[in-house]
Amino acid sequence: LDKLYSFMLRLRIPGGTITAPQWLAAHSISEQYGTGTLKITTRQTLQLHGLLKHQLRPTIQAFNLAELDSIAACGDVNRNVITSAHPQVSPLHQQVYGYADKISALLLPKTQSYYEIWIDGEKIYERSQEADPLYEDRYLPRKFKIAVAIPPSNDVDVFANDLGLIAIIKNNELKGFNIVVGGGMATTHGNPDTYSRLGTILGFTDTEEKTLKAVYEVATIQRDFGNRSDRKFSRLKYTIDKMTVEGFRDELERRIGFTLLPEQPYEFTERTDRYGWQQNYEGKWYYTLFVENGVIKPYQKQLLYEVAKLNASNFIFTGNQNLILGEINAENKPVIQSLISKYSIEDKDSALRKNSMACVALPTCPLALAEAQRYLPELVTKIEPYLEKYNLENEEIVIRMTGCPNGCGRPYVAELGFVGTAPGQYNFMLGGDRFGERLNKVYKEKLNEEEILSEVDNLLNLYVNERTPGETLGDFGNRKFFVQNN
Ligand code: SRM
Ligand code: SF4
Repeated sequence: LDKLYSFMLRLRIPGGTITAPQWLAAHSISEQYGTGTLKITTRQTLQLHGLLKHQLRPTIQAFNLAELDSIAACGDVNRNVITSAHPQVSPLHQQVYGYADKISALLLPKTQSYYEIWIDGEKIYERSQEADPLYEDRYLPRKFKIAVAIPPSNDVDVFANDLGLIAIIKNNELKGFNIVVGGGMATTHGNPDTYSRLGTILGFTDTEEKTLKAVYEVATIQRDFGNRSDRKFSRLKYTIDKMTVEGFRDELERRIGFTLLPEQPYEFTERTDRYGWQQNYEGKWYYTLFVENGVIKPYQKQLLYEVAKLNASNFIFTGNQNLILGEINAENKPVIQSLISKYSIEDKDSALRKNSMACVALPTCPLALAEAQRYLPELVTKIEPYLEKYNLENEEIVIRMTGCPNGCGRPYVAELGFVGTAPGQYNFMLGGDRFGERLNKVYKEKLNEEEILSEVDNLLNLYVNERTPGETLGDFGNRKFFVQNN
């Protein structure tokens, strides 16, 4: 007897947008194969868990029929390209969103073996044998991540990515992008040489051609200079720090053949999703559904199935693990609202919960040291009474948890971060800002639940008594505990 292997499958969905028929396909595939749960990830895509070995091929083939694939969703390649999810943020959203698609296509591995192995078995040598000038014969030293942010929203955590593009929009015109390099989250417990790093803004590109060239060549530099002998130090953040930012910029400008323009001003003033109904500049409607930690609950799945059957919206996954029903014409809004009411979807969750995010962790993640997505909802429920005690229940505090220091839920850019160290035990991270522009730091190590709640109580008490007007919890924590000579 063979072992009962089970697998996770992750889709590649640049910009996180699929059609209603594609949602219906994902729904029925998840009913047929795996655990039945659809999970929205922190990189705007979907995962299926618990696929048995013999189910893998039919699952991938079924997705292929729906024009969805999982190419480069894992591996030492460019991963799912993410983009600010809220189309109502800017009339230029569609144009900027187009970059996610273009970049994903530009950096996609050229090999056709995915189709040979999973789809039709046709030998690759019978297909066109295209050379792969980017990945050549060796891929990248490590995974590579790209995000495109549309200010004022930093819902993609642009500084947490190997490469970020910040759209610069003036007078309703896309002027170009600030190019940000070297972000990354993962650390390793007990290894002080590993670190989280926020991306550094290198400069600005003002045409599509130049932007795509810069994106491509950042990847080639990482291919050529990245550490291939120790995977712990092979992400772009380490490559850049080794080369120095100036050295990296020089190498990039040499490869792209032009000088980057000076960074352009921008401002992030939000990171959370805009829940409920919103309307865009052309009158289309969007409904953002809160999906706690991206795990679509059975009643939400049923709602989404019924909405998809109407074929009156698209489905957009956000970098905060939520879901937007988008592009809804005014005449279709009432029927979708009636379904939302039928499933008793109400906007009753606390601000803290709606700003919470957790990685998968146990039971499926082999790297998990502690619970995350199964436990954070419970911890939030236990923190809520403290928020009420200090009249802070409407504060949009960003709280995130991961089951290990790899940082899949980006806890290092949260105001309150909890990073698993052992079963039931977390490092308490404090001092990140609200919009993802400052890393937090270890505040207390290895706390159990009782200790976490006691620390939260103390912290909130200090916060309400000592905060300056308008100061967020993260800013307060940073000022109080980490800024010297306070
Ligand atoms: Fe992640 C590995 C889940 C976003 C950093 N991540 C894993 C694996 C595949 C575990 C493994 O290697 O065996 C996890 C699968 C768990 C499971 O059972 O499903 C896993 N990562 C996830 C997801 C599903 C978390 C979630 O709950 O949403 C996210 C999927 C994103 C996607 O759709 O592509 C996810 N992972 C992230 C992020 C956040 C991001 O990309 O914005 C990070 C931190 C950012 C970064 O990369 O610096 C992240 N995952 C890691 C790392 C550490 C990488 C490193 O630099 O060392 C690992 C471990 C590894 O690669 O060896 C990892
Ligand atoms: Fe697994 Fe760690 Fe990523 Fe959580 S942060 S999904 S525990 S690898």
